[in-house]
Amino acid sequence: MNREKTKQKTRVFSGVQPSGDLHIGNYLGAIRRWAAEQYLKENYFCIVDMHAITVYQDPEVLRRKTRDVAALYVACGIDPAISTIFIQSHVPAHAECTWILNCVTPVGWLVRMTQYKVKSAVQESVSTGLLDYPVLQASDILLYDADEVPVGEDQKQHVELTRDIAQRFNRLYGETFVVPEPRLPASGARIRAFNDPTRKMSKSEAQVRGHAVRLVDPPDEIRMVIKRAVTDTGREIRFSDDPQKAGVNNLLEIYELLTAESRLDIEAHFAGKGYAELKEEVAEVIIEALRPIQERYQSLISDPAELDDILADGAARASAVAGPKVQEIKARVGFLQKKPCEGL
Ligand code: ATP
Ligand code: LTN
Repeated sequence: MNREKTKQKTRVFSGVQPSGDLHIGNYLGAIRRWAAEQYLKENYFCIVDMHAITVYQDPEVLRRKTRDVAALYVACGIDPAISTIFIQSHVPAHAECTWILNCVTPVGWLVRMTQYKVKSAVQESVSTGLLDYPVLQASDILLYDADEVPVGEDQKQHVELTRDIAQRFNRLYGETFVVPEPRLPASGARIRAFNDPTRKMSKSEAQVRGHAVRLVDPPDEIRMVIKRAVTDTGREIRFSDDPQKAGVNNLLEIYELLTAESRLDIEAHFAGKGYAELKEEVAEVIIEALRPIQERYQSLISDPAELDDILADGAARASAVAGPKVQEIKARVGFLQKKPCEGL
């Protein structure tokens, strides 16, 4: 683990699949925090296109969504001068490392993963890639010797599996990997679907009307989705763990995260008001928060050259870390080093 000697800043790795439209759950649970904390850390933020194809993606749509996610990272405040933004498939070390980690990962660890169980249950045929998804995720994290992985609640189990894989590899082949920590937000780790607050808001369902507010939705669409958000038959506007009040609690959490007001102040502010007023105010707070993001996104999407440069630079910076690391991993498992050949 040669990084220990030279390490200065805490290293952070995280990623989003370009498999649908990003929503405020992705923003509040993950991307916003990455942006807020980036200046104190060394950051790698990946667009995980190889993860996305574990379920079929239309190739043209995948290309478009990959650019969209990259543009939204920047629009949400991730500064490419500070943080490395790159596309997973641009750095071949991720695939190479996955093969090696596959060989130290028992299949039993993978079939137990909640995301695999949920996603495979609704598919006729399940790809090997879907089962192997968490090993690719472990490669993403371990190649960069990341100390921290900021994610929403749903990804905690995958980061814990990454820790298990790292520890097993280290035991078998000697200290090679940093064992990373999952970092969940105190609030906003699980933003719920507006049309069903018993479930988490999901990118793959963001197209279903009323499910989510997408980061690129226009104000009227946002007002409409929040107006129709499922709440309960009561009247009380307060933070609560009661499953009956999950819809109201979800709206309050979003309001809290976007205004940074205290829970006491928020409850006092809404005392005596009805759900319709709560919804109106939440919608306006979301619209205001998304306005600058949408402006920056539009300008990035309309000038492909700027984004291309950011991604080329990101791939080079990521490769400079992941390339030597994968060589170290190959040496650890006993692969013979290739003799440098002139002209190649
Ligand atoms: P999919 O439906 O394709 O699985 P997703 O909406 O779960 O997509 P991911 O790409 O899996 O999105 O996740 C990106 C990041 O956003 C992860 O850190 C994840 O934990 C976080 N995240 C996703 N959904 C939510 C949510 N509802 N609340 C908080 N964080 C979330
Ligand atoms: N599985 C993650 C996306 C992801 C990721 C990562 C997150 C792929 N590789 C590495 C953190 C670190 C998800 O959010 N669905």
